[in-house]
Amino acid sequence: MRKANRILMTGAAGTIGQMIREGLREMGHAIRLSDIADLGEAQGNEEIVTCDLTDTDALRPLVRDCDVILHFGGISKENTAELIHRVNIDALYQLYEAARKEGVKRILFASSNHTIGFHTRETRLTASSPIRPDSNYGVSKVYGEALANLYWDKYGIETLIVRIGSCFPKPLDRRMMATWMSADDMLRLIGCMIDVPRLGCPVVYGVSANREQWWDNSETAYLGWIPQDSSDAWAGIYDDQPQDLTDPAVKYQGGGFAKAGHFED
Ligand code: NAI
Ligand code: 15L
Repeated sequence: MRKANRILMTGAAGTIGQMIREGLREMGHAIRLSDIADLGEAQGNEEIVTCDLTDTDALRPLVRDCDVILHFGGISKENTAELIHRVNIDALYQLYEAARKEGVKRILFASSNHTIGFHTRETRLTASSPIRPDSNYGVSKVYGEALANLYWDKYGIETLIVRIGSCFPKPLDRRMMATWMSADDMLRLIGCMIDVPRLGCPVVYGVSANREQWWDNSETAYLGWIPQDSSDAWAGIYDDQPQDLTDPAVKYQGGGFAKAGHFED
């Protein structure tokens, strides 16, 4: 593995941050972990920086001396447009500005399947398929993807845009049998993102090698990422959940996010 001088992981106290923290430490890079929430004690090669991403003045010091950012911090579910815009749009812009000014070279942007959540489950998508966001949250991730492209084209900052499916210790419902991504597959993807000589600004769907697949990653084969895990380990456990195709939560890839009035009604 190529040696990154220092990796910053935002959102380190969240679900994904907690799942990959140990594995990241074992990769041997210097790691700066950051969140607004408590991260406990630093261990081994870790350093901890408590930071609110909406505090613009704190962002340059946060990213300073890092050559890679794994950006997992922010609002991870549907919420009011006001909150989503403040954290996932305004603060994201300021984070990219801080990265540009401090010379950060590579960013992993934790995008989401909710950028394409209004495609039906029968539709097979590639990185080039049209966006169809299913929520305020999904729209904020579309903004993030566009911003990443701008900073690549204009400033040469490379971003791996990962449209994560469902990254949890295990699938939590029948839909997640298709969308689930393991922590180890996420760590392998991070390894590929650090190692690949020329990253650019590709979109990859963050999903394990599940039996049911909606997303085709052939456009990003050059990353060398081959998911090893599968939701098959839990085969059958959700077979009794109803599959009513008139229910938007079943019909669309975004599941419950695609229901009318999901948050603000
Ligand atoms: P999470 O909600 O568990 O973690 C997000 C973290 O961001 C939290 O620890 C929270 O304290 C932190 N955060 C929120 N606002 C902040 C602020 N103003 N300043 C600093 N930190 C702040 O989310 P999770 O599941 O770990 O997801 C991580 C990222 O991946 C998110 O951007 C999410 O949108 C994205 N994602 C996650 C998926 C999943 O299945 N877990 C699926 C698709 C995308
Ligand atoms: C996401 O984008 C969310 O962050 C996560 O909590 C799950 O809801 C996931 O998508 C999903 O679609 O399962």
